[in-house]
Amino acid sequence: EKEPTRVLVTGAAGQIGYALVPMIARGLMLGPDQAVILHLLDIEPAAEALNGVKMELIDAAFPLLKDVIATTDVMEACEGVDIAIMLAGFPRQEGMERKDVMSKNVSIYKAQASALEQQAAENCKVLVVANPANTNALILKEFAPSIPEKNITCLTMLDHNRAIGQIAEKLNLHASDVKNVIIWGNHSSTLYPDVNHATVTTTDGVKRVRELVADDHWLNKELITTVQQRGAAIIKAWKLSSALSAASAACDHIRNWVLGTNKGSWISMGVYSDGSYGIQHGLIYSFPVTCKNGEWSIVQGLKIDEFSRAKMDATEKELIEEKELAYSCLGQ
Ligand code: NAX
Repeated sequence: EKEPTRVLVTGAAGQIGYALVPMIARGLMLGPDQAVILHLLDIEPAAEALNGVKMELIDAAFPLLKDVIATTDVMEACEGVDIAIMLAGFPRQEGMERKDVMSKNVSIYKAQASALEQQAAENCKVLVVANPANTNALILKEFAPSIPEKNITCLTMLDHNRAIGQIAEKLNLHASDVKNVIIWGNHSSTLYPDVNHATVTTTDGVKRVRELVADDHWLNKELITTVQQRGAAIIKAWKLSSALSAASAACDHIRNWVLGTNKGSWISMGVYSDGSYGIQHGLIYSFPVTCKNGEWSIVQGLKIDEFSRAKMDATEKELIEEKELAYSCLGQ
């Protein structure tokens, strides 16, 4: 029997945590034959709620779940973890400046980076979900220099799935028939959902999305805005921010990373830029990637038109500004 995989979930008493931990315990993240041990971290004010989550996990009697460690001690939480899903963050509250929010998150990610660096298993894979996701991941990377930069990523798979969902709805097809959309850049309202390479499987074979959706206005404007603003639309409708779709996307991200992407298809992941597509080296930027043997690689050689170039540059610019802001918070 395979050794259980230790999966850390920070901010586990929160909304996404509540949706995510049962998915992990049911094998949706690492496969139906991989046992798991959950390490759940939250802060002191949420300790009782965190214990409630642990009680429910016990009550669900999941066959794959071998143990649950629920703690408010970050060092204990990080001990021996193979995978770390970072949901913990400081949300923007009314009246707060961008800089204040950044400063809170920078200090959280600095502390958690050093705990991971000291305690995590070798080759631990990290997924940052908490916003600002790309920049939190960048801070984590800076303060955990012994974790290979290839192992530190952030979530844009929710945006990727949102784009697929919109296209499937538009064409009256199923989401599984749509593939190879791309999310470029920052997980924010500047992200760029690119459909130029996306395809759809129909009864007449594989077609390009651009061929099937003749409505350029929808593709070049409405779809992009809908995906960029979807988080806000969910809050308006559900009164809370997306949780089940975010949890599901986190599972998709890790499953593809660990078990590999399907032949001929890619996913979107916020990863360390090596300068591909002219994106500044060292930013955590969302690219199309394929995964094999537990490693991602950026899909190379895609043709980028002028429209895409401008949008990719705009979201890059925002990430450069966020990076500067984060560094100015560190300097204080
Ligand atoms: P919640 O506020 O429900 O949960 C966050 C949890 O983190 C809370 O239980 C809180 O006590 C805990 N926490 C705060 N500081 C901590 C610390 N230093 N150590 C440990 N735990 C700490 O938020 P939720 O709705 O679950 O969202 C989590 C994060 O995901 C937010 O930052 C949110 O903005 C971000 N999102 C990112 C998405 C993405 O696609 N990248 C989409 C969904 C989501 O909006």
